[in-house]
Amino acid sequence: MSFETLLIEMPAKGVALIRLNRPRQYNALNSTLLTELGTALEHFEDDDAIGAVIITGSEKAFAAGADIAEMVGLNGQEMLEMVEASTGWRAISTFSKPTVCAVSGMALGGGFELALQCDILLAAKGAKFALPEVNLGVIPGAGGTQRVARIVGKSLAMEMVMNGRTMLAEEALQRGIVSRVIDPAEIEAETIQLARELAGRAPLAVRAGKACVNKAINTTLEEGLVFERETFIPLFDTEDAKNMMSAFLNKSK
Ligand code: CO8
Repeated sequence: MSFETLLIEMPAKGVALIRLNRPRQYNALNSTLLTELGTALEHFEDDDAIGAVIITGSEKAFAAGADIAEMVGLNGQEMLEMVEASTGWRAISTFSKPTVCAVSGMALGGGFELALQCDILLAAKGAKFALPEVNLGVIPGAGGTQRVARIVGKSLAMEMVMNGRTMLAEEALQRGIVSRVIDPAEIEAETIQLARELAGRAPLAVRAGKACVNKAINTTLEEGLVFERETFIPLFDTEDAKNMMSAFLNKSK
């Protein structure tokens, strides 16, 4: 696969790495990039050899948000049409395999919103997260207001959405936005190692776990517990469960 705005790498068995690649625009997300991201994710969804996907940018920027040059002058209807044609947003929200996002430098606006749609976020020391859309007279439109409020709570979410407040990597760790802050020199290797571990695990169990955690964020405890039970039971009919439990008891791999 070759793209204009993405670089695709296969850094380990079962792992695909998607690198946002518009260096002159700090990886601003234009419609070409978002459509190519959709194509890449649809491909990896269908590729049985791929068990985990990494999304990352450059050392300087994960992504500086939606491409302002593309949005300037659009009316609401035109913006809606552009969003609906950008298959990347839909593809990341429905992707069933684990995604790990490694953020170095800036993750702003739509760039932060893309990172928030990945399953596990890792930040390099010095990474910056913000939703600065208010400075352009708009608000986040790819889930930022909803996801940030659910993770960090009302007061800080309000500061970020209404006042464009920046959060540094260490604070993002404290607040649960990211699960690790890593030395910039190590982040790539550590991300690949994590994705390699995920890709090596029982794929149906990994996907079931992902679906359940996502459900937890979006529903009541009562409904979530029903969903978990419905997702848990069928795993006992998988070969992985039978083989892996027997292997544990036999002390074999
Ligand atoms: N869009 C387009 N171009 C950009 C963007 C962007 N978001 N960010 C940076 N660039 C371009 C600049 O125009 C500049 O281009 P050129 O060299 O041709 O003049 C180049 O990148 C370098 O930028 P700067 O000269 O400004 O570099 P600095 O180091 O001084 O600053 C910053 C870097 C801090 C990243 C600064 O460029 C900046 O503030 N960028 C805008 C950040 C922003 O406001 N992001 C939010 C965008 S709106 C959004 O994301 C809405 C999402 C809605 C998604 C809805 C989908 C469903």
